[in-house]
Amino acid sequence: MSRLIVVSNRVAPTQEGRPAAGGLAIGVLDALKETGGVWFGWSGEIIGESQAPEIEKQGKVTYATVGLTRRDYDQYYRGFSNATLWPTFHYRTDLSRYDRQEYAGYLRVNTTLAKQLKAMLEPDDIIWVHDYHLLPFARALRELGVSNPIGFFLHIPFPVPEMLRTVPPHEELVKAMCSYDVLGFQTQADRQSFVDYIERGGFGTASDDGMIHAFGRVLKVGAYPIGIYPDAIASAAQQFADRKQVNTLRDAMRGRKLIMSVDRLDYSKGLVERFQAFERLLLASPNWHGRVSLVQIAPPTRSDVQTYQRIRQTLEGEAGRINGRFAQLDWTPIQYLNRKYERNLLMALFRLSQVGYVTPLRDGMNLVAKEYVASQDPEDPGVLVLSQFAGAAEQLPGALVVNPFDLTQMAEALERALSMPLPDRKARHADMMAQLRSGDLSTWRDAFLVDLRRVTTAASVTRKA
Ligand code: ADQ
Repeated sequence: MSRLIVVSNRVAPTQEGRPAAGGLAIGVLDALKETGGVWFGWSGEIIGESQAPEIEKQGKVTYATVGLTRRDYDQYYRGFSNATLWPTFHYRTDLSRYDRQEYAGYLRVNTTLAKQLKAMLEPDDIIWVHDYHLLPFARALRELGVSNPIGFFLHIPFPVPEMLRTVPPHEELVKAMCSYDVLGFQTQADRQSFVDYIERGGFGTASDDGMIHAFGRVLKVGAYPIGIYPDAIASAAQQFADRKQVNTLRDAMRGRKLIMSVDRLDYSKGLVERFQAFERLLLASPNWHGRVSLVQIAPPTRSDVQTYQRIRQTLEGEAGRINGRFAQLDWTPIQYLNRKYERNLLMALFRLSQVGYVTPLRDGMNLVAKEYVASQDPEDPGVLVLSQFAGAAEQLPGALVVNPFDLTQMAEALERALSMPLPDRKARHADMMAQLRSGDLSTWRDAFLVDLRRVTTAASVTRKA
């Protein structure tokens, strides 16, 4: 079987050959180990001037990482990727800015990375590129004469055409995306937004077999919802149930219900609205005073992007205000923790809680929602309150699905979740576990790679014909 080359903005740091965390890292690493291959991307380091990739071999997997110069980092990563594409693709045009030089830097870094990767490629390799930092990566490779099959998976939402058009070089970006052979999105809705952009703009047509003919190319465009390994998570949650931190929280919660939220600190995750809806619950139902706490774990990310500094300040203000308003000597309504926790420990905390409160304003998928469900005790499961704007809502109908812009509806859902009878909780949990098992992480990866390998087969058939 041909070698797999994975390209992502960050190469997951490894500890003795095991990825530190996250769905992408686990899913991709399994595939790399099977076929052998290369994982190529940014090392996370800022360096003085461009250097050749650093190579580290672990068994069949080669990690090839490069540093970015300060200018590359500012323009490609902090600028166009995270101050233009990320906000717009999450429907926050109010937070998005466009700077021509940053865009030029974004294209330049894509080209530099493509050149560095090209030197490592073999003729039979198949290439799988990840996420919004690398939309034009295939075009850069094609310009260098690379004709291997190249697939792309977008982890974040793909916006509707009107929204996308607010990014000035939208047409160039979509055209560049058509240099891939397979384009993967998280949901059918995201896939449809891409098709709509192509068709309504008169750039091409979609056919019933999932192919798109556009800009003189034919490519497969599909929805491949990313999953987790639910049974592995269930047993991790169980095994970690006796850890010190879990016992501390269990003791602190005695006689109280626990609502758990875990996110990266990001404005797309709807944390302000979440705090305010919890406040509404406390206002509407004084019987919950002293009897329920919200634990929000949110480690800061991208703290050198200004919008992230602002959301952090707003949240600290909101948590303080709500606690000041309702707290009692022996009860803090919101425990707001700005730090990372070990993954398995988080799963045990999920298992301890009665409600998983996952309400992003937009999210490609949201793995926390899936992890929350998988962590539960099937005999006494907690209830998931989930935003309709998370990709995961397409697959978790057993959740209480809410509109995160409707604070009253969210407060009502919390009330309902906190009071839900056991048979209803069990039925919803069993239903969602079945969904998680049938669409797990290997389903996601294999479905994408089958389509990408089909391109190889089709190409070789064409060559022979
Ligand atoms: P993210 O925006 O990072 O991912 P998410 O899918 O929720 O969002 O993944 C976060 C991961 O980090 C989860 O596995 C979670 O357990 C872990 N995590 C979160 N907070 C943590 C903490 N405090 N300590 C330790 N671990 C923590 C992007 C997209 C998503 C998409 C994923 C995967 O934005 O929509 O689901 O990629 O495709």
